[in-house]
Amino acid sequence: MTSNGKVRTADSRIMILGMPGVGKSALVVRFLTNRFIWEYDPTLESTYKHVTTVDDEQVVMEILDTAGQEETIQREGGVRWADGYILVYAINDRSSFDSILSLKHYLDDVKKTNVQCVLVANKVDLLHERRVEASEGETLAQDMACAFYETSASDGGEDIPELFHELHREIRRRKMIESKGRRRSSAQQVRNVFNRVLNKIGSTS
Ligand SMILES: Nc1nc2c(ncn2[C@@H]2O[C@H](COP(=O)(O)OP(=O)(O)O)[C@@H](O)[C@H]2O)c(=O)[nH]1
Ligand SMILES: [Mg+2]
Repeated sequence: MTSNGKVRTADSRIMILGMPGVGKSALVVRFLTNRFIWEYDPTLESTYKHVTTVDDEQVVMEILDTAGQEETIQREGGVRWADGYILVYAINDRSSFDSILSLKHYLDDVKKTNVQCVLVANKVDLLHERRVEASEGETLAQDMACAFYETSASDGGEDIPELFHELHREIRRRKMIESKGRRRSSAQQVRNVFNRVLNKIGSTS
């Protein structure tokens, strides 16, 4: 529901992906409630509808918090459903970082485009356990053409709203470009039909 009581369809659909235990649910819960929950059911996969303000505009986001890693049909359905992706690893878990690039390739394959994403290095409060340098995260994000954030869902997470907002902006930008392209191509189709009709009239007269 929005402030005028109408149910709106989502302006952006965001899917959170990453290896089990990296803190996907913790990030989503922090974004939605500004709280940190230490233990969150690791098998729970949920979609949340969230009304928020981005750049003075009221927007509706739908967020799919995934669980599990297998590339199942169900997962593929989620990938198709989403407009943008938050890819999460934990700075104290090297394997979670190593899995990100193949995940991105999988998303590109399913969506048949270079998908929009934000790369998140979570658990920066565990600095003493760091296994992935910030510079490595930055380089990977550059290679994938997405924004990069190091954050901690447990320690305040001040920049967590910003990373969701940034992905929303990117999604909106691409949607605008795509709809302009569609409008242009349908105007072109009308012109083509018109020209064909004119040619026909010309050739029969
Ligand atoms: N220290 C620390 N622990 C975290 C952070 N985020 C999540 N966790 C913990 O990591 C574990 C897995 O978190 P969860 O959100 O369930 O991960 P998910 O499987 O990716 O959804 C839980 O025990 C959380 O309390 C963080 O920023 N810092
Ligand atoms: Mg979870």
